[in-house]
Amino acid sequence: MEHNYPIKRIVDNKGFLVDTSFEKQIDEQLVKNLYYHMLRVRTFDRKAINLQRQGRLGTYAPFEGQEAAQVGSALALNADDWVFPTYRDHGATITFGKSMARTFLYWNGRVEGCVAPTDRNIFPPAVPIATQLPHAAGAAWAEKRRGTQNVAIAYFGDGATSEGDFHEGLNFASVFKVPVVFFNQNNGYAISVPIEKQMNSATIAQKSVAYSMPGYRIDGNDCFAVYFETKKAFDYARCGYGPTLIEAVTWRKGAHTTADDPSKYRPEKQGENFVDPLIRLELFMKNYGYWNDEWIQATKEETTSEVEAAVEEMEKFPPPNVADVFDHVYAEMPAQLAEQKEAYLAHLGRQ
Ligand SMILES: Cc1ncc(C[n+]2csc(CCOP(=O)(O)OP(=O)(O)O)c2C)c(N)n1
Ligand SMILES: [Mg+2]
Repeated sequence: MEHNYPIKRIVDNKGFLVDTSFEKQIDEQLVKNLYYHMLRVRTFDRKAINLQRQGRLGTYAPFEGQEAAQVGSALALNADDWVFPTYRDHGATITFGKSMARTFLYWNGRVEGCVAPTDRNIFPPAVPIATQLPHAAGAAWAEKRRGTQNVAIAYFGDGATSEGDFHEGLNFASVFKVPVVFFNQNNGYAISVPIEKQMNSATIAQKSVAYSMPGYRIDGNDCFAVYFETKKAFDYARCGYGPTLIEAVTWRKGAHTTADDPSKYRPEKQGENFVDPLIRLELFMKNYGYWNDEWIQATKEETTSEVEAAVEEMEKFPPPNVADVFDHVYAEMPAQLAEQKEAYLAHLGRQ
């Protein structure tokens, strides 16, 4: 079955165009935009790990290695579209317009970290695996009923395809022919479980056949393949043709979360074939005359200071109100909970 879904690639590991039909569509603006956003979110991601190690952030799920998949797809969206991310998709949500400071707050357990800017439709990250797929199908159905051209994208991992919600989401979307793109990032692992131990299909893309929707398997570390294929799927959805399933084959370079140690379950040499998506874009830029030392240096400085400013903003945020934990559970607080709240506040008062 794998041969039915060959991996689509526009730029190879050495940064050379292998599909020249895209040559005219790749211009300086697109190249710079992709590089800028990939560097920006990588800087965010690395900073988040450092903050966690310093005790300034809670447990964090890094996405290094998956920047092309996340940035390429997010840049293909329109401002009024819908994004349904997981806990690992901050590269996509920040690119689409979510604030970095709010994203840091999320990882400090703050509900304020789930709030999207008023001009962007971004759901809070789904931690329960695959629950966001039916939500995305539902949002797309609403847009269809309203007669707009807006689409939804659901991000999810390889492990999520084993959940009932994956199938329910795809089935619903297919039956109602709604404008949604199911964007899978196949990073080969669901925490410590390798893909071959949790599914018996050769590819994730082929699962589209069961729901009569187009399925594409793309090189998720090739930002151009991601950008153009996702854009094509969005256009298809906007024209009223319905959903698409995209499998972006990628690699999580780091740990599942900062609480995980992948050396315990991943063979040392595995992942060697994946060329870092930023390095691949750098090679492309050098090969085709887009590289400009001054611009790169300025972009590095700009993204670093933006991330530093976001850390400052996150740390200046007023401390949480502990009473919130009790106050937002019931419309009318039961006596037992009121008692617990009082006892806890009294306990804090005594500290
Ligand atoms: C319903 C549910 N079951 C189990 C978990 C525990 N869990 C957290 S992340 C994860 C692995 C998910 O793997 P994948 O979908 O491939 O996404 P990745 O973490 O690789 O991005 C699991 C099983 C969960 N969060 N939700
Ligand atoms: Mg995975």
